[in-house]
Amino acid sequence: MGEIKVVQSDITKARVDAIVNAANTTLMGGGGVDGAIHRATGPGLYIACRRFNGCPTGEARITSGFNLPAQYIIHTPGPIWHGGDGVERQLLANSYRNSLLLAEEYDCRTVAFPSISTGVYAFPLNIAAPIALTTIRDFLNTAKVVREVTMVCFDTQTLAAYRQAL
Ligand code: AR6
Repeated sequence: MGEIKVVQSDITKARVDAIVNAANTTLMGGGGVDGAIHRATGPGLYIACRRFNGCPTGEARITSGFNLPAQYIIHTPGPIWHGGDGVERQLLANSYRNSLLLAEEYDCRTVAFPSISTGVYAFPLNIAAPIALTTIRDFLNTAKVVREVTMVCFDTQTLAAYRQAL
């Protein structure tokens, strides 16, 4: 069945098989958690990401974890919030599902996510948290390899939103 955990921490420190990066469609780094992950790995990650030539919103790509405790880094550009009248919700669910599909393909038992799109991309936390947790739960119900998914919340407000949604 699998387990979902919600913790407050820094995802670059997570001891899991794969961490997920809330990237942008260039996959060439940025601010927020993306910047933190690129700073923690050094230039090897930038070089590895270059070969993808970007990634569409809601899709995912995988690299090595370099010197991080995680074996892999899964990169997914979440949607930018434009008011919620478009496909933002669907694209956010796609980011979680496609990241988990890659984790499964690469034999990852444990996966850690940041709160995708709720920083720079301005997706409202109270809408994003239930989408994230429902998508993860649905995936765990049929997953063969992935057993434990941790939502790594950076700040207390994010932690509170995911705890409530759980
Ligand atoms: N560990 C876990 N979560 C973190 C960390 C960390 N070390 N650092 C920040 N967060 P954001 P987005 C949280 O803005 O909204 C980048 O420039 C942060 O507090 O990182 O998907 C990319 O290149 C927030 O709760 O991602 C894109 O251009 C959450 O991670 C753009 O930002 C997501 O915030 C993507 O925006």
